[in-house]
Amino acid sequence: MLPGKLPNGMSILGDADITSRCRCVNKPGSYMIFPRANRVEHNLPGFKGVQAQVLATPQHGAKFVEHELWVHPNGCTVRPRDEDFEQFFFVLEGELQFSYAGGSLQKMVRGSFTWLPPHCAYEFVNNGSERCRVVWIRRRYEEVAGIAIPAPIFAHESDVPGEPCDTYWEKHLTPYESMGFDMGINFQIFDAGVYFPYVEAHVMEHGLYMVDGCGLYFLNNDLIEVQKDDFIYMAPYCPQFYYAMGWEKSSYLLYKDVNRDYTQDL
Ligand code: UGY
Ligand code: MN
Repeated sequence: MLPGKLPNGMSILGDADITSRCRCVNKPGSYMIFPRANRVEHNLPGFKGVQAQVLATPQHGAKFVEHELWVHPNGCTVRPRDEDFEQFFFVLEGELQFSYAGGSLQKMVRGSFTWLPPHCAYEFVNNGSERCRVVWIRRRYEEVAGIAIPAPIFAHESDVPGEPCDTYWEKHLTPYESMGFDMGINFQIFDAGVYFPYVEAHVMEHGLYMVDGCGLYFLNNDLIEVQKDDFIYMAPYCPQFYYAMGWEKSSYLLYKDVNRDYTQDL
């Protein structure tokens, strides 16, 4: 049975009917491939008309929390949210009216993003007629004496110049050349056929959201096909290598912890 309507009026959403088509892989301590077809939504307190897919959590070792939010038409935060965490939002589709303390109400569209320091209260609403999908990443900010906590950022991915990084293009959506940032967010763009110059292995963990295209990911000696809308969690030290495939550019949004020395848990 292919995705679509069933005779009883119910529907098959993805590749649910033949388990051998399942691409979800969970290797705790190493990596998880979390395709869209396998994700489950639930509701969170503090929102109305918003569903959440939980992507990365401390439940499998992550030191950050990442969600995909589905903000339905008229969906919103029920009141300004003031949290202990630094936060990053990136719009995948649809539109959102977003405001934060010290900033005016602004429209976010596909590719818009915002980074907020801890305790920068914010609220949003979807005034459009289509669902808005948003990647939402939070972590506890690690303050360092003498280094100022950065001010909020509100911009569009296309405002940020891409820098060549070995074989591909990298945009730093958080300018983590500045030591004030411990949340590195890269937007990485690959021409079809491009691949990394070496297998990376590093202490930084990753939350990777495939924004466009497809490729092969080498993760801890496994070679796995990945495509638009897949999420990948990579644990510290997981060997990683990407081959961009297909006919078009591929791109992904990548979280990494940066600029701190891992002494916080000693
Ligand atoms: O910056 C990075 O760690 C990046 N090159 N890793 C990755 O894309 N898997
Ligand atoms: Mn990496």
